[in-house]
Amino acid sequence: MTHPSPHLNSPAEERRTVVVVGAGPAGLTVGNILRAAAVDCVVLETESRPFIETRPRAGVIEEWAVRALQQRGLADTLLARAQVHSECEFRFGGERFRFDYAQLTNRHHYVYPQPLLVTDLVREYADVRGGDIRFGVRDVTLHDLETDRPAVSYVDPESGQRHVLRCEFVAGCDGARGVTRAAVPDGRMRISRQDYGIGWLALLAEAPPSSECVLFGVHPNGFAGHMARSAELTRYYLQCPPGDDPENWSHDRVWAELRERLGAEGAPPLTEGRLVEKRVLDMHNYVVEPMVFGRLFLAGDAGHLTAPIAAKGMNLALHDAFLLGDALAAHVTKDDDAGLDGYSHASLRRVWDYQEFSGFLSGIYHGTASGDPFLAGTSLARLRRLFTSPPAATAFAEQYLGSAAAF
Ligand code: RFL
Repeated sequence: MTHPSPHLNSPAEERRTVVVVGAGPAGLTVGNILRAAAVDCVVLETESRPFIETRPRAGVIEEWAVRALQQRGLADTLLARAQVHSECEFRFGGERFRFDYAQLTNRHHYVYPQPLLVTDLVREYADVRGGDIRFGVRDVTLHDLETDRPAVSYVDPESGQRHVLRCEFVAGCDGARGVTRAAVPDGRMRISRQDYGIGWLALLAEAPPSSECVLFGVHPNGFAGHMARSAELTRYYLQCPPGDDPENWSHDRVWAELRERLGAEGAPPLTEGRLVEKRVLDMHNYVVEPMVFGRLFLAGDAGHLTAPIAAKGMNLALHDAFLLGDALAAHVTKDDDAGLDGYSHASLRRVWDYQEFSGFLSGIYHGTASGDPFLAGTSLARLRRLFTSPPAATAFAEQYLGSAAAF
């Protein structure tokens, strides 16, 4: 809930136009757009800079998002270093099926690990554009959100003192477990939730990729995925029971299951390596509507979570950040409120489009292992259709690349 204003006009109170809570892809992109427009802002982050620059997560960035970063001067390093992917491979029934989405759509994916993107965005914001960013802040609290002078307060990690930042707008970019969404009183936003009842064991292997493209294994034992992250690092996923203990998955069990689920005739063997990350993610989604409460604007995972089934979360976070950053800059520099007024609606259009695709893909990935032979039959039919019907393949490719949703 939102708290009443602490120490009104106290000496420790600073003034800023925008306070951005959270330095993930969403918050840092908003911050960079505001700096470029000379809008006075500050970014607050609970973790340290080294921590956020090494936290492993996403890797797939859609082409429209890269172009939008590029237009804002935020993609130079990415464009020099990212891999360009134009196809993926489905493996099922012991066979391999290549899906050339670039040929169908003329568009492709970029693979660039999220920690590298975050590193680029922090450097640009703090070191190049001279932005104010405060790491390690504690007990971030929002105040007076329904007034035109809201505030954000936090405890300084070194002095232990509470600081108050009085502002005009708060950008809530603090991810799925942040505090900004929780500051909204009950009943003022609707939160729609969906739980797939499925877990994924998310793995990072110190091993070069075993294929030049993303692999999806659709197998009666459960889904398996392979995604290159760099020349030395590969992300793998294994479907598992929700809430499973990662300790149930020994090195040998992981590699045996990956070999089984990704096995197919003529497939080269997987290159094994040490597992440097092993955690269970429960596949669930939520969407907050509207994404605005008073002077608080939610962006990224703070406003909507998409299970990583379709690799959409970071792309949605960037989409929000472009909309919100541009809208705040237009309000401050041109007194133009159209972007802020339409922000929630414009964000949610893409959010719902991606949620729908994620659910469709979940059916394909998880149906054969559901234990329900009817579901197994229809999900394999859905998968085969991609390789027998060019219109179905094109429609799928557009959603896979995010090019079907209006931007
Ligand atoms: P983030 O990245 O979580 O950043 C939020 C930041 O806020 C900080 N924070 C706070 N700061 C101040 N005060 C507080 N009270 C705070 N509480 C938290 C946090 O420390 C953090 O630095 O949210 P953002 O910016 O909305 O970005 C969202 C993306 O990170 C997320 O959607 C993706 O990682 C999802 N995702 C993927 N998305 C893709 O588009 N493509 C992919 O290939 C992909 N793969 C993945 C993924 C997510 C995964 N996990 C771990 C859930 C793979 C995995 C395994």
